[in-house]
Amino acid sequence: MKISYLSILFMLLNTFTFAQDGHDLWLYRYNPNPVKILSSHHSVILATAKQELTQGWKGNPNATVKFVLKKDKSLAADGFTINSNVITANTDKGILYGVFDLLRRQNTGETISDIKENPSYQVRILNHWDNPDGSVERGYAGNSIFWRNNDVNVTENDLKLWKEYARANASIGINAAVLNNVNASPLILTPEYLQRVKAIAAQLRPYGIKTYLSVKFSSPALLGKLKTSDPLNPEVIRWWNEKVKKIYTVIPDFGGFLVKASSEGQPGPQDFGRTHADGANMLADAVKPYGGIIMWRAFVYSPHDMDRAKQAYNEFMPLDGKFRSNVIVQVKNGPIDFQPREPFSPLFGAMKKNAVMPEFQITQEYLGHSVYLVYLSTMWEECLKADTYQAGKGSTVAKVTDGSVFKQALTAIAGVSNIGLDTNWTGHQFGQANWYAFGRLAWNNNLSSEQIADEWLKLTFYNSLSIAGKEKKQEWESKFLAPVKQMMMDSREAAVNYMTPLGLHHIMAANEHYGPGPWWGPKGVRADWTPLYYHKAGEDGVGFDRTHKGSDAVSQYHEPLAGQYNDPKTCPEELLLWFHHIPWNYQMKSGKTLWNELCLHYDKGVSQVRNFQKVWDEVEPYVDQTRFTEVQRKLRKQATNAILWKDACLLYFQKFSHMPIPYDLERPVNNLDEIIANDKYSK
Ligand code: BDP
Repeated sequence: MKISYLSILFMLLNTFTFAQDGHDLWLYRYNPNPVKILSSHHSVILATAKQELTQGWKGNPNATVKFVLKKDKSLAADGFTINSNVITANTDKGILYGVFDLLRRQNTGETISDIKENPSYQVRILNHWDNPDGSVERGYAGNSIFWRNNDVNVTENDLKLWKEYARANASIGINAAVLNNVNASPLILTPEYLQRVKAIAAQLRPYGIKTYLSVKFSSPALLGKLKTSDPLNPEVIRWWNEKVKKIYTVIPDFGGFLVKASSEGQPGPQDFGRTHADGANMLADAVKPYGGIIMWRAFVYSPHDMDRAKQAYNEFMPLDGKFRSNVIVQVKNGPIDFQPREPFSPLFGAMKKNAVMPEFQITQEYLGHSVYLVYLSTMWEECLKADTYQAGKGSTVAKVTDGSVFKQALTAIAGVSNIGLDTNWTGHQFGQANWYAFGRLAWNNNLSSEQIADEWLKLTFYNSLSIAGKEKKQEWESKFLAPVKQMMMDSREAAVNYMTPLGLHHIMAANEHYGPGPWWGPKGVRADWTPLYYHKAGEDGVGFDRTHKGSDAVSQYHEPLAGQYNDPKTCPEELLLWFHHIPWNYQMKSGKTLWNELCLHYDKGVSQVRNFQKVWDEVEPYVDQTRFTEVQRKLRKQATNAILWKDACLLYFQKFSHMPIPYDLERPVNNLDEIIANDKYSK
């Protein structure tokens, strides 16, 4: 390997001076210049803004920055303008976002002139699936930062961490957080827990972040010892009203509730013969006097004959227009469940009278936990930019949810957090990029994933090198930034290739959803929880027939999509097996058979990850040792798992296709019977 003197210098500086463990995220601030700040107003949030600017100012030394609060109709509540060191906004939060925006631009070396920013969504919220005992559902970065062993005492360390968390969120525009799991424990509404919520809210507030809670629908019975939790029962209504009143005395700016009801065994209005609207509206009325909102999840399905992909739409469409104005229906990006690739949920744009918000999963439940390097921004961008056609051409998921197509009064977007107690917060150094990207897309749903990756890499890796000088920066940009950015941009497609190419979905191993498990489907287990239900492989082919002749899920999409999806010739090949059951020898656009294409995709996925390893090894001179080694070790595991995925899926599907793996491809290195024997759920 050829190493330049500059690289050696980088290495020395890294080793001796700037060891990083990732805890600073994208917020490492070094060597700020002195700055003078003028502000006509004072508030807690403005004090935060001043402190941030002082800690991070990279503009001319001793420059004066002015905060101006004034009515500007062209600015949303959190919007701002920046013009020759003057930050103008309607609210102090707007000033805070202006400060963080300015600092980001300074630290990434962008030119700053005439900036005007309004967020795409009013509520930009993280959902934490954190339990009172400290565990995190689908969390791969250690235990909860909010809860510990059902212990409600608050320590100094808690306060410090919550503050750091708040600061990181504010820096990317996130303004809200749900502190507990959607599979909610009723405990969260007890006075003891509310005291801890109060302490958390106190750390979040100076950074403009509102606190929300998930609630269990049967809390009146479980906690209040009522005979029922029927949303139309007057005692139940009274119980919630009183509970809400108490919450607001403890946390006066409380945001509202997130509710998972009548879903995956959770209690809900349907237990009492009521609808989702009945349940949501009862809670909405309770929080309304205080300005609270209800985020009601549409993630509902039950083990009956109807295709799971159709159920949320069928359940919620008849309720369009029946929800109160402070209810927003929270819809996962796809109709099944956070798969590596899904078409967008047909509810987007179809519900026109009630507000709808997208829910993305930042934690990598189906995308390799905190082992895989997968940059999720490209996946979310694909969803946001997908055209629903629901209000004519160009009515993308972004536009039908951000208020620009339907004049919904309330707009929001949620991300299921990947944060835990790990030193680097997200378990994988590159998991931070997904947290960052969610915030940036929530602020501006039109940003490109490439720009976001560029920003994140500069802030996270260049800044912490803290090496000034044009020449060195150029070297860093060509030797580190360009290849690593490309790796990020390719990473999601690589995972799709070696896990679920061509529209395959939900063929992961049971429960953990990490490795492959297309064979799994023991008797007595709900069919819609087994891979067999989703891939339907047989001698005649593979894939789920959702055409007019099959489950007819295609009809939930607006034309021209319904027609396009219905025909295998016009269905995008990346979704082919999502919508069609296709014979193994079917001729694909490439002229190759489906079987051969499948083999090629699995093989490509593996070589992509092998290539990521090369990319990463080569950038070693530009990364501090801790972060370099961590990522290197994870990539090795990812490569091992990618090979396992490829071998498992190809050898399993080959039992049906009876066709050879093309001879120019690498041969499997694992035996299927041994893979299955090692799969603990298949025993
Ligand atoms: C699924 C997860 C499960 C969650 C559920 C949800 O496997 O742990 O509780 O989604 O979103 O993806 O409610």
